[in-house]
Amino acid sequence: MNRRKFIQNTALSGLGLTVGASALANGVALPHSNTEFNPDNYPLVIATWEAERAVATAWKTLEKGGSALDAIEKGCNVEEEDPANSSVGLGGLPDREGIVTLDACVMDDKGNYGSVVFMQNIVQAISVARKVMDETPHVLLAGKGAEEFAVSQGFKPQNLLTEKSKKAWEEWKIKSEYKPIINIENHDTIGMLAMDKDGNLSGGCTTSGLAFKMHGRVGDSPIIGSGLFVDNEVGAATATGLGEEVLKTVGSFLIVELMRQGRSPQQACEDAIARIMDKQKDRKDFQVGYIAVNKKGEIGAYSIHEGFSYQLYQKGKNENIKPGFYLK
Ligand code: SD4
Repeated sequence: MNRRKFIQNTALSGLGLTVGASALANGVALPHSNTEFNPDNYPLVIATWEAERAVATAWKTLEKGGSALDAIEKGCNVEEEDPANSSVGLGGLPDREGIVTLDACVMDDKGNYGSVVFMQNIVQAISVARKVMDETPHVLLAGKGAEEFAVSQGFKPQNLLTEKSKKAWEEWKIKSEYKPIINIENHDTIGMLAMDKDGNLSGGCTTSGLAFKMHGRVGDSPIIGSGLFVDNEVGAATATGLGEEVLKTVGSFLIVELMRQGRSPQQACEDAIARIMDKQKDRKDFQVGYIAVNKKGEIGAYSIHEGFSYQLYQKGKNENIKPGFYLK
């Protein structure tokens, strides 16, 4: 190492700064431990909760040699189109005015990102987010603009409120204190991470957000770094649970940066949950769960409460795994 590079590295570490491999203009890279490939571990796909059909669908694309991004989109569409999933797409529980509003994003191996927030009447929010990424000079479209863009791209508008979700909303109105539900049961948002046969990573996250939220509320799921972050040099992470707490700690970005510094995906998820709980010492009434994967194809997951699980498809195995949790 020449003297200039040595001084630069020493100065950075003296400041406690860690910089990614591509962040330094002159090509000096601080080492991080997660760049080794391990082809035995991929392709793979993981997703929050019990998304068995979604990961099996994503796997079909990966198995045929398809891209991680295509796998993510197809897998997430399964949950969006399923009226039985009350946290995503069609049949998602509405806000407190009885209106279903969707948030979704995708991020690919080149660091591209696309997102829709507070979008109504279009089932495949993840596909619209991908179109934002691929077809516009922007990264995030909201509300009416997102819906109009979707229609211009050929998506068909339809009512997302099913009879079942309408009934749930009507029952909630009668017995609730008219505030959004932030308890630990409100789940099934799908955050999905995939690694293709070449070891390239992509991710997606799609949700109808918290049931009975305030009209206009947007959570973590469609926000880069919070509900999802992918850095193809290091790894990827995604979140589920109370979005406000994930947003305040920029959880998915935090996990990827911790992996960049050498933490395993498991340690990084545990640290990100601890970061939330350090600031919320007196609260036990909400859930957050993270899943993460690094470049070696190693997986981690952790949540605040028991009950969180993730679905894994790797080497033909499709299984649901219950990770550890913070509040014992
Ligand atoms: C949100 N994180 O809108 C989402 C909700 C969620 O399973 O994950 N539900 O805050």
